[in-house]
Amino acid sequence: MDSTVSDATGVTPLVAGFAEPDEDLKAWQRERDRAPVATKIVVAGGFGVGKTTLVTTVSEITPLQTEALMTEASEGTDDLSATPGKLTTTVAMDYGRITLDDDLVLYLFGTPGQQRFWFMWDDLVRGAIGAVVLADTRRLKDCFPALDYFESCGLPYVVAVNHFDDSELFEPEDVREALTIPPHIPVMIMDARRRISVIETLLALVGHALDETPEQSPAP
Ligand SMILES: Nc1nc2c(ncn2[C@@H]2O[C@H](COP(=O)(O)OP(=O)(O)OP(=O)(O)O)[C@@H](O)[C@H]2O)c(=O)[nH]1
Ligand SMILES: [Mg+2]
Repeated sequence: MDSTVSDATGVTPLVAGFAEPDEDLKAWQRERDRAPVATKIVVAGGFGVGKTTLVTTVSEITPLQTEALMTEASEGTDDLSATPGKLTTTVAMDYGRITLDDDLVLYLFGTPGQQRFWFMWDDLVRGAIGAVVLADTRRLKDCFPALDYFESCGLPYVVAVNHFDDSELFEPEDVREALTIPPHIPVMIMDARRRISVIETLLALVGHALDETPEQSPAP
């Protein structure tokens, strides 16, 4: 794999909204008396499952990407059999933003999939309200490390099967059983290339995270 990250595409400043033309501004950016609810969401899963695709599909700003070209050096380490067209891999993170319902702002952080970059997860999940664990039914075991990670740190998560056209279509309950996902955790079948499908997944996560978060009683 190439060691440089400098060939990232579409890099924008991390300050959301900084470089956006006026007509792209959201209501919460134009009106100073609006305080948006800002949340951080992590998109995790195995190598090549579609994390960067998901963030890119829904981001309303040019997503920050840290893609590096894959070379022969990663042969034998990275299994490209399910995604033969894949030329790059994420070496740090993906970052995007989507505004839902006018003032619920989700900041999306995609993790790198390759095992050698997992040390970054602890930093990436800090402050997140929850995570989407992407799975590919042809390589279900690849999502186990992400499931274990979020189970052990207690971060709410949903399981989203990114359905690839050439793979068999399973029911969510079959996937739940195969992965032994507890009944209260949403499992959905989606397509990381379809905006509406990604939004449904994100809404399921926000709802689940709200259910899992103990209500705070107002200060006396
Ligand atoms: N057919 C199909 N292809 C997809 C889908 N999602 C992603 N792809 C393709 O699968 C490949 C992997 O996508 P990425 O989004 O780079 O995967 P990733 O999880 O970010 O990969 P890493 O960061 O390297 O772990 C790319 O070639 C995508 O075009 C999908 O839903 N259906
Ligand atoms: Mg990626």
